[in-house]
Amino acid sequence: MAAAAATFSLREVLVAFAACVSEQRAVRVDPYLAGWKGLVRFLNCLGTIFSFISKDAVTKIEIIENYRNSDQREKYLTVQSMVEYELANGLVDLQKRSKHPDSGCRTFLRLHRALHWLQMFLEGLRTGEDNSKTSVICSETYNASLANYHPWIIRKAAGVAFCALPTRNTFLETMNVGTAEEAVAMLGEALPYICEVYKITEELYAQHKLLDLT
Ligand code: 1Q0
Repeated sequence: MAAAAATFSLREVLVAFAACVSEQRAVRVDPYLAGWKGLVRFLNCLGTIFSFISKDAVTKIEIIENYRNSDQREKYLTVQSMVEYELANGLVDLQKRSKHPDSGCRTFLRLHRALHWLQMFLEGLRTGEDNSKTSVICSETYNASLANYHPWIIRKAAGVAFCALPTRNTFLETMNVGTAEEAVAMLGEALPYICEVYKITEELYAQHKLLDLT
């Protein structure tokens, strides 16, 4: 694994999520996507067994990036402006997926749900025992969150991939931010930012009854 690439991506993730929330408590889309891109790079370092996961994340990131590169880019500056614009213009399939299968709201919700898993996974890693298994932390947090939205076949494939994860200490060292203790400290620094972004988005989606978009 390329150490420099991993170091870069993990710092980038922390910096990106730290830059997400504006003074008005809006969630900025560009740093949010940059955070996910860093995570995907890290995931790719863990082996090809995870590529079906990273490919789906990349597809979602690109859908939203395309909106950010379109004529309507300003409407997609923050999650708040995206929700307002898409709802006001009937661009969201509220009942079932039909005319707007890849709306920004629907696509962002997939990443938002994954962010919930990430939050729990990183907290599990941070507070876990030295010799605990990353695969166990990963599957427990996945089953408690994202798995609820995935069909059996995806859950099965995810479960198989998780078995390829190294032990907690090796995983922390893979982050290349120094010792395991230093990696834990970095997680402690990153988590409040991720939690804040998650919380604001969750409240916004709940307020507009968008949490069940299919
Ligand atoms: C470290 C191990 C990583 C394990 C990742 C756990 C998540 C498993 C997710 C399985 C997704 C399977 C692919 C397809 C899913 C789609 O069906 C689903 C729904 O979309 P749709 O269009 O069919 O309705 N898509 C999703 O739910 C989006 C899933 C995105 C997952 C992105 C995961 C990126 C992971 C990054 C690595 C994190 C490393 C943590 C350590 C970093 C420390 C700062």
